[in-house]
Amino acid sequence: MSTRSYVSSCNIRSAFSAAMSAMYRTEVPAYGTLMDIVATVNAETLAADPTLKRRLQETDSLERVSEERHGAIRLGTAAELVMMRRVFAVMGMYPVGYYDLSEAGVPVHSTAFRPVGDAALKRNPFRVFTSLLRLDLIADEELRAQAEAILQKRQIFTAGAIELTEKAERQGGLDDDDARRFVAEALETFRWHDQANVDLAMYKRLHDAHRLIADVVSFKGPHINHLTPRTLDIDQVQRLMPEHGIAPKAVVEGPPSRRCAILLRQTSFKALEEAVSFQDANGNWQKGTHTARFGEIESRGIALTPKGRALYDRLLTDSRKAVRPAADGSNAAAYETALADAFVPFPDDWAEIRAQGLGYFRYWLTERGDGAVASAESSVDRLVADGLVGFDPIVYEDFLPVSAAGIFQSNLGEEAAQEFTASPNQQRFERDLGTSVLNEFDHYAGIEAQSIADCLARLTAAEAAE
Ligand code: OOG
Ligand code: NI
Repeated sequence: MSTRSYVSSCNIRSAFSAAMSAMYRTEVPAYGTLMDIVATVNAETLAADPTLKRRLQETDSLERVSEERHGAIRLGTAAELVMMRRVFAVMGMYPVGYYDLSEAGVPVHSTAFRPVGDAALKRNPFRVFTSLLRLDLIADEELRAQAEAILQKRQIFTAGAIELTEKAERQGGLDDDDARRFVAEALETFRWHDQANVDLAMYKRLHDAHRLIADVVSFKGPHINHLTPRTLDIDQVQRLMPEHGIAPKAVVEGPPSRRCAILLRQTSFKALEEAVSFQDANGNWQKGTHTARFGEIESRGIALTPKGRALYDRLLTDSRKAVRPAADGSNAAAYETALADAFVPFPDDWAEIRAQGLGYFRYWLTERGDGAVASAESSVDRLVADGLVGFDPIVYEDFLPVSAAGIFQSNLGEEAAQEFTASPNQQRFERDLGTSVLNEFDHYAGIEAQSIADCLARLTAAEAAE
């Protein structure tokens, strides 16, 4: 009898991300164009920077450099969120971080389902930014009740996806055949539906309450609303988009362009107006349009400590006090200058970022440290000063609420800007999710601490062996 072997969750995630990419390219041709620009710019950047190319080769990530890093969906109910969590768990994706977007005028709160830990991230870092609609922020009580009733009736998962998720949970994994079926079934949840779930009048009412409410409530499923490959030169792709007939959002979100990249920079092309139809009470279909789907690119830098993040948040706020980026791009250049000026106080040197405790680093034994001896009490600063250990920035794997709000807003249009009272409610979100989210700072601190412990273990093992 042969022992059953299960496909690793990393492989299922990779297959899923590839299937999603293929589906989205067919559904949204402009996304295919964006992918082509990204591939070209990445190839040019690598040709001009052999050191970067070597580093990517060494870390085994060269081949996958232009692949998708994340996507996003918006869910309607707690039950959908719970099932989504179980589906993502089969792919080795777990909820990390809590993002409150009510503050930015978007009635959702969110988490990111992502692989956790070095090995899984390296294998395939694909994540899904997942938002839950907050009907509690809608003032019109009647509309709220109607929206709830509509959402209660839909089933966004196929019977096959549910059955295979339960099977994976029961037996601790899926074999080859099941994994293939699981990917195909799970993909269905993310597909676009051009026939709405509601009639045109209801769509309009939902849309008037907030465009995002219409996007979540009016359809059979939470269509993937964007995918995001990694680019090695985000400013260049932003410049090139118009030449290829794609309208980029006004500015790149996040920190300015720097030598030492921090956190996350991202930009997108604006969501497209797509044909959809609505069925009236007599069963006749009426033509209409809906605007939701777009394409995005990202480029990541070092994960910041709470101290570094507080500095980042303060400088970003300063820059936006100086110039608030307009949606039409009319002050984009002024915003870029204000952003660069505001960030002058943030050191642009790895050693300085480390010395000031602003970022998380992974430590490793240098050639000199290899076989050297140190006391178990040695501080990491001492080991660095003695040249026994070196350090590399740990990449930020999460999202930024201000940036996410900017991405949402660029697709909602100015008329949708709306005031909600900021009301973060992580407890409520976690209750709906059925578990708590992982704190991203704790996670990075843990990776850093482990790397220091590994260095010390080797330095003191050498002592013990003497
Ligand atoms: C998600 C926007 C957030 C990001 O990259 O910050 C996001 C959405 O529009 O649903 O994906
Ligand atoms: Ni995104």
